[in-house]
Amino acid sequence: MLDIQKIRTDFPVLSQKVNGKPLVYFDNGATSQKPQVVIDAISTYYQEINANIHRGVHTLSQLATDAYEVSRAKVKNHINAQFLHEVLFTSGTTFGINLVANGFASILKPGDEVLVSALEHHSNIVPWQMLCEKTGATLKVIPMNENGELIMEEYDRLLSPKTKIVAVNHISNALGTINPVKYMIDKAHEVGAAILIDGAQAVPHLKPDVQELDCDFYVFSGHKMCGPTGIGILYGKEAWLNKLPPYLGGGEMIKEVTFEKTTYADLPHKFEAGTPNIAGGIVLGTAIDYMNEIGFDNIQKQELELLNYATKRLLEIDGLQIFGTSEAKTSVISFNIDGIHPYDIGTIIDKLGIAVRTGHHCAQPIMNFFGIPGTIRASFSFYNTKEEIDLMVDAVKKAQMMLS
Ligand code: 7TS
Repeated sequence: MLDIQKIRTDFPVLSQKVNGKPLVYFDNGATSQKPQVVIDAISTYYQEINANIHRGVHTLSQLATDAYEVSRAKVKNHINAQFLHEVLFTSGTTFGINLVANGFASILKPGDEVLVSALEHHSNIVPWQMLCEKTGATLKVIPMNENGELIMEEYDRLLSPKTKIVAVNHISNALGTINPVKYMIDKAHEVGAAILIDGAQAVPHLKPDVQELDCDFYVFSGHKMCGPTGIGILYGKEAWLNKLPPYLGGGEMIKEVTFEKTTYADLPHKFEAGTPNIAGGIVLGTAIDYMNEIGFDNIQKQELELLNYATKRLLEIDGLQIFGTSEAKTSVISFNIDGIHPYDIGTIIDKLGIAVRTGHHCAQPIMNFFGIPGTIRASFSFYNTKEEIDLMVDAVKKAQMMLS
């Protein structure tokens, strides 16, 4: 079993008081907190080897380049990509999805179809809508049921030779549903469609194996898995990355430039124009090392216990309804209380030191499905405790009394 109290000392922010109360941080779905090793690695980079990468012959530039490429290799091993050049650094999930959607503009024709799911974050909806507007392709939506699960019979029915790409999240940010992505990937391939998996909410909880999944693209952000903001990964199969055009033009993504014609660099540089977030790239490797030291089996065990305990405790509250009741679920609980706006609960419990997210969670179609303006979302990480859940339950009860 993990020694949670010891792990908590790795995270300086967790020992803070907020509004005079000990911080209870349950907004891990938005971004995770950072362990001291990650915070230190950012300083060390700037103190010791700060230089631009892939361009200088001087020692610092080489050290920075080496550290950046070592980190790429860590990511490759972590997600089990076949080739190093299939791992692209991006600024985050949103950027990765936009890069792929933009690339498909050169492939799609009017009459083609793009499939997204009813469970998507806006960043896995809007880029595909923009793509469809540009190309005349049609956006289709895989529906969900009342438990917040995608309906696989409907997915099977929607897939056809017209489907060119499917975009679905591995885990829903608003409800916590774990989607049957392996099934969905295999089915997409049966009709010749590509498939992108939005792993933003999965990577804090599990270690994706992109070769076993056989997905064409897998995107995620570093900041939800103990890493810094402004860094993320787009994994793409070599054949697809060779087929897609570059997203940004500029320095470092070229082989040769003349005013008549430019030829592009090989992967991964073709998609990495400009000076990247060098510190972020290096420190993402530190964050991945940290999480692997804790161990994803341990993380899952701890988070499942928190999920079960919080579900049981919250359901003690009269008039409380949980949205997202799939059997396959990660440590996210979205809930509302009869007759009370989620924002009001969030504001009161913040005064008691409890950080949750309230609102539509950038997933308005999910809120529309349930006919609600939003929810209160508590999202737990391995460093959270049952005692913190008790504090939240007490705070929610207090807010309910004040508001009804
Ligand atoms: N996809 C999913 C499933 C997400 O949960 C998020 C962020 C994104 C994409 C976008 O990631 P970004 O790093 O590019 O911004 N989700 C949330 C959330 O649930 N609360 O705040 C951000």
